[in-house]
Amino acid sequence: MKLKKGALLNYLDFDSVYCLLSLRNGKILSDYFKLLDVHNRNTLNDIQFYHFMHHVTDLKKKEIMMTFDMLDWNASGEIGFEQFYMLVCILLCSEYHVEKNFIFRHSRPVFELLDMDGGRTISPAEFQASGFLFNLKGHALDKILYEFDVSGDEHLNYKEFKMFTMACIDMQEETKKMQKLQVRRTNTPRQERGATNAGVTNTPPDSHSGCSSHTD
Ligand SMILES: [Ca+2]
Ligand SMILES: [Ca+2]
Repeated sequence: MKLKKGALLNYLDFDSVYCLLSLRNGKILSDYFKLLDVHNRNTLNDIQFYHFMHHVTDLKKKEIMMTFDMLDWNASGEIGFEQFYMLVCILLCSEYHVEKNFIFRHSRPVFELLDMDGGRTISPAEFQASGFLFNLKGHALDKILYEFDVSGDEHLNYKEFKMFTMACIDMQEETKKMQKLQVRRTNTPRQERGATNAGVTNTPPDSHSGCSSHTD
């Protein structure tokens, strides 16, 4: 999921540690919500929601409507500012690549969001259907379920989900380290890199012949 360039949300000041907006930006978002709420009901219906999401994200219609249903947990056909605020924070997390930090900081609301049938557990189907919101896909989702489903019922209850959220912080740190390394590599002149790796790159191919993993 990505934000489209030029949308107002790109200009909001987002705290990527706590994954929240400042008070001032919260007020700007509240005024923006009032502009979208053309019927003056303090809510957005599914059509208004679809057009907003289509305008600011690259999500497909099916994903947009799925997101609406997740936010409209009591099936009233509308979402209020509280849900809208949470959605915007999720969108900004995706933009700042801190989705896992968001899951950790706001584990209870995220759990309730993903538990679409309100059964107090997250089923594999619920996880697969909603993973796109946090850029979690296929194999990664299976792995999470396999690792954190301690009770073995193939569902994540809140305690199991909480363990996953704590592991999320480690994953986020790992991603940051990888990104820094990538940036450093990109900024290091090629010659300099060649010099540091001279011992490896200049080794004649014959010297690797003793490595069994390549010869077997
Ligand atoms: Ca459920
Ligand atoms: Ca379980």
